[in-house]
Amino acid sequence: MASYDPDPKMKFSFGLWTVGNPGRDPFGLPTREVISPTEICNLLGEVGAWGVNLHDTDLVPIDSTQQERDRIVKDFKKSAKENGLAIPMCSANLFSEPIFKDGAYTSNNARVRAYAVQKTIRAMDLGAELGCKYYICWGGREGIESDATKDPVEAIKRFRECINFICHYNKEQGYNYKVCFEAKPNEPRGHMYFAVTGSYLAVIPTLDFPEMCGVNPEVAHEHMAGLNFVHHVAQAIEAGKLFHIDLNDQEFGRYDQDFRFGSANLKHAFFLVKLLQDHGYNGPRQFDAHAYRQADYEDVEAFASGCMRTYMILKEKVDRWNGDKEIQQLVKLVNQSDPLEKLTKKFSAANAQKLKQAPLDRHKIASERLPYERLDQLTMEVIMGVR
Ligand code: GLT
Ligand code: MN
Ligand code: MN
Repeated sequence: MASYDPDPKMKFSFGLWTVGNPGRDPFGLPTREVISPTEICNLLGEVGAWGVNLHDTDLVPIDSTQQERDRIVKDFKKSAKENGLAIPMCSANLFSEPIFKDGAYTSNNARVRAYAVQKTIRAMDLGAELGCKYYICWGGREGIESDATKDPVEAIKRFRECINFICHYNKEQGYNYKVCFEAKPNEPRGHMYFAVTGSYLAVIPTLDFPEMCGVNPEVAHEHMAGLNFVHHVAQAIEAGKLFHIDLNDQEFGRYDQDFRFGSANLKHAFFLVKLLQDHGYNGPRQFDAHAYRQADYEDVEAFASGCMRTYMILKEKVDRWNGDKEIQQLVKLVNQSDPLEKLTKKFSAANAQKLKQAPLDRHKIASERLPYERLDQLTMEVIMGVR
């Protein structure tokens, strides 16, 4: 029987805001006591996580004095160390404070944009002090309820300007952050800019430092929009831009649920793990999720262990799928090669001429077998644990 204990090589991490989530929702008060960053580190140490992540103000309350800040940072470093936790990722909270009610980098107000950049570079200083290597940009308030309120082209330009500033700062300070953009279609705004991972993949090449920037896709965010998350991640991998990933789960079309990884759509979770494992993804795997509102802290531990355990189990299923003779025969059968491929691999006028003359019988080709029912059933049986 394989061990499903969290493997440090998988770089499983949790944000302070995830296991520390006290169960508040838009309709109800918190159901759990707030716990300190030290207690969170202890909890994560207990369940065997690899890393702990933070927003600036998850750790240092916004109105702290310099002295308080320094003490908090020192204590946090100590707790992380005592629990064997890396601190890989940091971010600035640019969504909770009322000043961000109409956005941060894309706000209509230049003073808000300046404050957002100021808060970001201070968060980068904080993260650098903690040894963070990934800086996440989630534009929680970058969007609109009504397009009467903002010019969407202007919003993109404002966003680019702020990001360029931040990237220059990263370079000038020698922080070496990988800057990762996280898309979301809506919530908390009615409509958010850069709604899907592909939106960021399109904007990155237009930045001053494209090589510094990549994406941090989150399962729930594409699923909220009814999209195939695996395909978005695949596009990021193919572009060399999958720097970081947020794993969780979500029923399609519902509100932002941030469920335990694999708890809602097991088949998609399987193919996501398969994608990450098959393509040698080596960055952190952050579980950006939180426990049900009914959970107490013992159950929050069960939630955190469950996220990692499900990943480890699915990883084993992937090995099983990849090593299954019948499955592999089917994979081979449905992926047909042909010498004709030489013609379409690279364009030349001669190849185009040859292609025009090629005897391609559409009826014959259409009659070739694609036993996808069998392949999918075998896949399901691997996932269901009978194969
Ligand atoms: C917030 C959001 C997440 C982002 C975090 C980083 S904060 O919890 O729902 O998707 O990854 O800012
Ligand atoms: Mn989310
Ligand atoms: Mn996230």
